Amino acid sequence: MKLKYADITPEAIYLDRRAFMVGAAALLVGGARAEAATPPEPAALKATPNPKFRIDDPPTKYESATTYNNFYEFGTDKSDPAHHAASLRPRPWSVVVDGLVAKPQRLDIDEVLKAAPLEERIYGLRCVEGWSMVIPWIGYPLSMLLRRAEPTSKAKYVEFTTLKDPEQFPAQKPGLFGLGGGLDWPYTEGLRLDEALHPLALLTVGMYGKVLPNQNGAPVRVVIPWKYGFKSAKSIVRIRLTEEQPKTAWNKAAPQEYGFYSNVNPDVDHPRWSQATERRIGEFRRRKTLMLNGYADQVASLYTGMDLRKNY
Ligand SMILES: Nc1nc2c(c(=O)[nH]1)N[C@H]1C(S)=C(S)[C@@H](COP(=O)(O)O)O[C@H]1N2
Ligand SMILES: [Mo]
Repeated sequence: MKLKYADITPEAIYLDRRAFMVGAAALLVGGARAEAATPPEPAALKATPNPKFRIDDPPTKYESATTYNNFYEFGTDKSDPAHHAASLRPRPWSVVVDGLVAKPQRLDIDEVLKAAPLEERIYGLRCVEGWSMVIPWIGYPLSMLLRRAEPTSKAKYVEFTTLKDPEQFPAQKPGLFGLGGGLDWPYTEGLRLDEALHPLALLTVGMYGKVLPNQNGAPVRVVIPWKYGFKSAKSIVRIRLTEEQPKTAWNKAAPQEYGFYSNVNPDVDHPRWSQATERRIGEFRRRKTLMLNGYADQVASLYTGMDLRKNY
């Protein structure tokens, strides 16, 4: 049985009670280990605020942004990533940029950090589940890294792959199917190349003036602020340029629910719930969701002539 996104309710878990019990036991073991090795407070990371990319709403509390997470490699509960993140080792780490490029790269994480000047950008992140946060991210345009590899004229898409290592990600352990929401590992995501080259697409290495906490996708992730949160893949080890549209983890798990584009769109409902409103973490009221999460002026032209109902 495949569990689907936002099906991860107590009812759904009871349906798969066996997987749940095995998984809970494993996570308890993992949790004990995690407590024994609480990760150090992330180190400070300097970045220049970029006033061109910020929203004026107050940032979500750091404590909420680091304890209410989606990172299914650690389990499907919002609190699982913070509880189990100590098992992820963000160093040493390297990122491969390959596929349809003239100059394939294998960059140590320190080279990734130094590849372009670090900026702070305050972005809204809208989860497909109907909540959102406002986060001061640190990074630089993804285009800077992609251009270093020199995509060839055949490259049309970009695929992101998260680390696969069951020793570091407890929900990837074989036999614990269901614990990771029924996703196939490694988690993959993708963008069209023009989306990936858009100045808003951020290669992200920090937040709130610090290095990325493990539960937020250390040591390097992307943040694509006009798309639902699941497009913003965490803990990336490979960025591959392709001619064909890459397969993505959520699209494989539930294709009729999670398309390739996944642009924030209050007018296109998820098959099982409305996308018209959202709740900011830390607030009680629901806000109206903005087209393309408020970035329509900047990115709507990427979708000229496309039917956004078909290309959900
Ligand atoms: N590898 C990986 N990346 C992931 C996810 C995941 O489960 N695995 N969850 C996604 C979802 S659904 C969201 S909403 C955001 C959450 O990012 P945050 O925890 O830093 O707020 O990460 C995205 N990136
Ligand atoms: Mo999400």
